Amino acid sequence: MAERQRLFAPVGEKEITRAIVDEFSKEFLDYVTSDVIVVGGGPSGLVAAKDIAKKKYKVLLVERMNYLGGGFWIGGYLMNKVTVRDPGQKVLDEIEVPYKEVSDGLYVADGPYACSKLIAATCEAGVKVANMTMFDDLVYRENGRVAGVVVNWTPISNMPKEITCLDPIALEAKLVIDATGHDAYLISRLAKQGLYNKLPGHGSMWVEKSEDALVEYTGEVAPGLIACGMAVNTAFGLPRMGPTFGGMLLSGKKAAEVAIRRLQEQARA
Ligand code: 48F
Repeated sequence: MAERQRLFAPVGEKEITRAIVDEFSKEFLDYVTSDVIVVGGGPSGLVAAKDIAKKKYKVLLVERMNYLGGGFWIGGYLMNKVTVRDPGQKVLDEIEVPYKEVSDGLYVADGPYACSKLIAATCEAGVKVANMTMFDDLVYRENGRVAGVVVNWTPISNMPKEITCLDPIALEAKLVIDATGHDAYLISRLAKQGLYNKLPGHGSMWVEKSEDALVEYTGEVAPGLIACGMAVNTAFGLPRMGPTFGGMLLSGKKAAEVAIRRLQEQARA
């Protein structure tokens, strides 16, 4: 075969492997301790992580799947239009997602467009992501204060214990946010240890009650642990809201405000 001019730089396998290992290790080592760890990369967790990072805090987002976005790609019943009720569209404005007003106070956007813009805005704010990483447990300090999370690779967590028997590792943070959705994994862990009242689980659908209540109840559920998104509905027995996302977006914003206030208080103490 005749030698042709190369299009790509003359870089081989070993350089590519070194680049991946080197950059991953450096970042992972740096994020062994953060200001805030957000567990769950759905709409509420993404907004919370983005807003906290925009204030120059160090934020790690832990997500068990390979991809971020949670339920925000699809509106409902496998149809990829997402709705928000006023004032949820203000968050769409902020991340420059186009939408249509379909009736007074109800807006529709394309799920893939809205979700990918939110992910991009979160990364641009400086949030680092540990994907394929599964929450396993909490790290505690004196008086039951939450001071980090214990995690493992998602594939390992899903293998039978008799095969793996592989210990997880711990990541420390000044604050942790439970944005794991319907299952509220972090708060459930507290409840199992008797450090939180039994979880009532979320109630049935009632849009007009649930979104207001979700934003109102978003906040610190235990020292060092903030809840946002559907985890709040599960923790407080609030009704669900189904395929509309304004509550999730504004819950993420409120969680960020609470976190920033706590970080400022900690810095003053
Ligand atoms: O479920 P999810 O989108 O939570 P959300 O931000 O939003 C809820 C809405 O999507 C929808 C709704 C709309 O009205 O009710 O359900 O509250 O995203 C939760 C994310 O957390 C990840 C999960 O993969 C998803 O991306 N997650 C859940 N458990 C774990 C986890 C875990 N143990 N470790 C790491 N990530």
